[in-house]
Amino acid sequence: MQALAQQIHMHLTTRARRVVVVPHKSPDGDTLGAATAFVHYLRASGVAATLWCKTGVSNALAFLPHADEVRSDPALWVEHQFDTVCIFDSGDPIFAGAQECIDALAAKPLIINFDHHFTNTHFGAYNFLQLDAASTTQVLFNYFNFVGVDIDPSIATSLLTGLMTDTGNFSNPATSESALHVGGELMRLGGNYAAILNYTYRNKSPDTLRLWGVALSRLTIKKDLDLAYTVLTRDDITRLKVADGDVEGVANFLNSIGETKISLVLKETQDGMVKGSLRTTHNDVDVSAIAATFGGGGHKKAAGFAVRGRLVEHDGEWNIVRE
Ligand SMILES: [Mn+2]
Repeated sequence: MQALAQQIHMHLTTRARRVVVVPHKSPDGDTLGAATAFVHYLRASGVAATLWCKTGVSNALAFLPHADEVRSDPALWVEHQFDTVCIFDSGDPIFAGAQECIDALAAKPLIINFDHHFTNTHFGAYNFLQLDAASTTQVLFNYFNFVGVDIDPSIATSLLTGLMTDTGNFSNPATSESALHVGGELMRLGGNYAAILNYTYRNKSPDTLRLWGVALSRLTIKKDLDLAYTVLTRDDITRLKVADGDVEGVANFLNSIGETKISLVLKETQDGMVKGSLRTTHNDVDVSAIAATFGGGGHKKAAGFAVRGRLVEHDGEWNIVRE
């Protein structure tokens, strides 16, 4: 890994001319934490870079250093003709939301891929992957150590954000000994744990909690499937005026049920899909395999899928009606 890290650092600091740093669309704390830390590192190394994301940054993550620099205009790609594309926390460039922009470039760029998803397709010229890492920011922490980068408080806060959000503040099964160790290191280096917790976790609006109330009121236990599930319709989400991202917390919260091993939240999205978020805390369950049967993917303990359709209630049971 050290040799690979040095090759990437060498490329970025000597050969790259026009660099774009890409967190995946609908960015979460991990992908945006990684991307903002990387931009900070590039600047410190004298490398100019554009921070681009297909979709905007949520209020919960606006506190991150460099988050205000995120641009979303696809025309930037044509304008700048990037020769180096750095992608974070994405199994493939389509998930990242960057495939069309890459295809629109006149010359094929060099892609650098930092990730921890075991579904990663190794799509980069350089693939810096650590599948046992709790977060992509933990992968990046190792990268920075390999290339001897000074982790200042700004980078530490970005990296710690990804570690905290991907581990549910060090509570979900991704919380390994090394995740806790790196978390401690990042606090020592100036990572602002309290600010991260306040912005990313203690930030629920009353309407978000009301939405949780709706979700909890529909909680259904399927003993035969060892499953607890609930649904949120488009109507719930628009009536309570919450952002799609605010719904994610429900899946993690449901995961605290002791009676069943698997939790599932089904949600209707704006574009006519039903999105499923699967969670488990049990080692003998692989929810990514369940997600895969619906064309999705993710991790063993947290996975998701999306199918075209809508949610319909019949005799107190909710079903996905495919369209
Ligand atoms: Mn991640």
